[in-house]
Amino acid sequence: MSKRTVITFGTFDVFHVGHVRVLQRAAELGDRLVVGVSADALNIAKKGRPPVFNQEERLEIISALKVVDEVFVEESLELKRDYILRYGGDVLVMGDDWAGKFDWVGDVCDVVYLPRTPSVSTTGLIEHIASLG
Ligand code: C2G
Repeated sequence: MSKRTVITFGTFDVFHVGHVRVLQRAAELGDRLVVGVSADALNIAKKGRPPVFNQEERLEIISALKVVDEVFVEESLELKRDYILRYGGDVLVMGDDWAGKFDWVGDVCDVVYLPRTPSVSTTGLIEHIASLG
C-alpha cells in the first residue's frame, strides 16, 4: 500500500503546545507529514503585523520536530491546491478555526479540521509577555 501524506499549514509563531499537539495529531492521520509555514509577507497581509519570529526561524523550529518530514514556505492561501498537488498531500489537516474555509480543495484530497487546544494562542502569549513589563 502506498504511503499516505498529510499536509498542514500554519504560522507557528511563538511556538507553543497548541502547535505541537495539532502537528502530532495531523501526523497520526498518515505516514508522512508535510508542513507549509506561512511567509512573513503573508502574515503581514493577513494580520497586519510581522510575526515575532521570522520565516527562517519558524521553518527551523518546525523542521526540527520529529513528527515533521518536510517543510516549505506558504506564500499565499490561494495556492493551497497547488501546494497539495506539488507535495502529494492525500489529506489536508487544519485547526477548526479554519473549519469550512478550505473545503474547496476537497476535489484533490481529503480535508480534516481538528479541534484547537483551548486556552493558548500566540496573541495571548504576546499579551502576557508584554504585561510582565
Ligand atoms: N492551533 C491549535 N490550537 C491552538 C492554537 C493553534 O490547534 N491553541 C493550530 C491552528 O488551528 C493551526 C495551527 O495550530 O492549525 C497553526 O496555527 P497558526 O500559527 O495560528 O496558523 P495560522 O496563522 O492560522 O495560519 O494556510 C493557513 C495559514 O497559514 C494558517
